[in-house]
Amino acid sequence: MNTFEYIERFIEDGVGVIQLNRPRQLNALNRKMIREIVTALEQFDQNDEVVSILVTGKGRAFSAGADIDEMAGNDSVQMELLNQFADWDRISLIKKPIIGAVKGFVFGGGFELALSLDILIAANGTQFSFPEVQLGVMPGAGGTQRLTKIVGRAKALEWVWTGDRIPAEMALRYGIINQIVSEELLMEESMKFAKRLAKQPPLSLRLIKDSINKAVDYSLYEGMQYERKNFYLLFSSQDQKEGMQAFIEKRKAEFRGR
Ligand code: CO8
Repeated sequence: MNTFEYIERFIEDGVGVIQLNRPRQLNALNRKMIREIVTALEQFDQNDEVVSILVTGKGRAFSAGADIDEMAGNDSVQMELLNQFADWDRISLIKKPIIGAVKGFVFGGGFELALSLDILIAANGTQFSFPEVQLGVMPGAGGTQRLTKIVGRAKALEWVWTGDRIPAEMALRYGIINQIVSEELLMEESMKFAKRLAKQPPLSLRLIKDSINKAVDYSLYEGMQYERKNFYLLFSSQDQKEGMQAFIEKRKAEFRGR
């Protein structure tokens, strides 16, 4: 199943797993690697065997950011013509839940990748940072936008201006991540969570993600109208009939994602 150069992937109990696999460069993200990650996400999104997705990194870091060697010589016209962020933008179109299991360095583009996922579980000792300022640039794959929406303007300015490292405990306190576990248990605990989601009704999961994502951009009124349509939509699913019938018959529901 593995035809990629910079990632590995497999499916286990309804969970599609993507492992960044460039550990000697601390999973520095080159353009091909991002394309592979996005392609694998899209393939899992279309695969009925997969209900939730887990993204993690091999080696001692989730990712130390975009590949500096690859972009160092670029000028802005080359950047415009490459249009590399078109690949990044496709991550937000993935409908299934994506869990990030992160450890070590989650820096720059690696932090931006993590912020594009849905639920983050971090190993003890994980550090998050936007160090781009030290390179004479700034985040470019959504970092200033996504971080600010989570932690507010003051902390985002402080962290992105200084490049200071955010320890996992602080990331948890500010709502950047969901949970901290020991490094030895990172995969086990993250898989446990992903497998738990994989047992939930898939259509509910995707419309919950869709609705909650709208809360970030919509007014409360618009968001409530949007939520309502998704709520109504689920009443056309077999899983809604099965879920409610199972409750009435006092048995466990068998969800099929239809
Ligand atoms: N790019 C390329 N190679 C890298 C990167 C990177 N971002 N990070 C680490 N590496 C390589 C190192 O060069 C080294 O390679 P080699 O062994 O061949 O010398 C190897 O990985 C191991 O790294 P270190 O020896 O430096 O390991 P340390 O434990 O001493 O340090 C650090 C770890 C602190 C993480 C350090 O490697 C570091 O500072 N890395 C750079 C971090 C950084 O600046 N990241 C931001 C990059 S810019 C960015 O992400 C912009 C995003 C914009 C959107 C995306 C567009 C594509």
